[in-house]
Amino acid sequence: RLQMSFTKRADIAKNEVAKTLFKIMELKKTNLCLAADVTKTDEILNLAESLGPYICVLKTHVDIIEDFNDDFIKSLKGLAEKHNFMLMEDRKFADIGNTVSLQFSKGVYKISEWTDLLTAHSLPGSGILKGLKSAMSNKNQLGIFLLAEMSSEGNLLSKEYSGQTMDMIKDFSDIVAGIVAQTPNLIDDAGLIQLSPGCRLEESGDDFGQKYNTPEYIINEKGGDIAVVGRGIIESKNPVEVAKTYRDRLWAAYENRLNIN
Ligand code: UP6
Repeated sequence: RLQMSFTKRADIAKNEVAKTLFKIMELKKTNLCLAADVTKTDEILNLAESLGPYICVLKTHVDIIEDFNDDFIKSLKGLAEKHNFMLMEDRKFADIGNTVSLQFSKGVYKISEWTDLLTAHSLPGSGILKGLKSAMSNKNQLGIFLLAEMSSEGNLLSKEYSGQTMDMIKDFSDIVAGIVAQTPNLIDDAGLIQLSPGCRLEESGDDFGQKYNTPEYIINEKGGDIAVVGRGIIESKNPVEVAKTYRDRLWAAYENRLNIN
């Protein structure tokens, strides 16, 4: 996987959304995912409009938005189409299949109706994937990222847990796009995508145990295919310029990875 181009991996991917995502990355030359962790719809839309050209995925936490409404989703979808990026709702589902099927498709957010990509924990067992699959609005149009590892200090996701998460994916290759992870050797199917959060231009952390590594470290040492950047961009003075820097450094690291060995 690590020395294979995203174009080649698009051919191997069994999940349709992963296939498309690989192609978007190669076309736009970006493996940057923006964590749009702001609480007003117009702030998210402004980020989507100004940073859209430099990202492959815009990641949301819809439950932090204070003025959520259906028009917002329509606008966000429009910007995703205009700038050719995908939407990922980072809901990190973690309940039994029946409950997640309801959380995914009902309530205020009706996530199944608009998101391309979704995160979920493997903790409850494979029923969570069955539940999500049963609630999909369009059967082939969902790419789930299972949490195999986390970026935060002291997290309880052991090596054994990560390995068992990889086993769980095997029977769900139609709906699983990849994993959220921090080490390079979990994925053995090059069609799967590794999303790695915890990225800043300088190695650092926050007050709540988040750990940050540089773009180069994320791609070359941790095996991330896509790096997630939130505060490193959105709290900067010039998000557009800073996003370009992340895009350039992450993409250069990917090209460098292809040439190693
Ligand atoms: N995220 C992590 N670590 C994980 C999984 N997910 O940080 O292991 C998510 C957070 C946040 C983003 O929920 O949305 O990635 C990181 O944001 P930051 O760059 O501002 O720390």
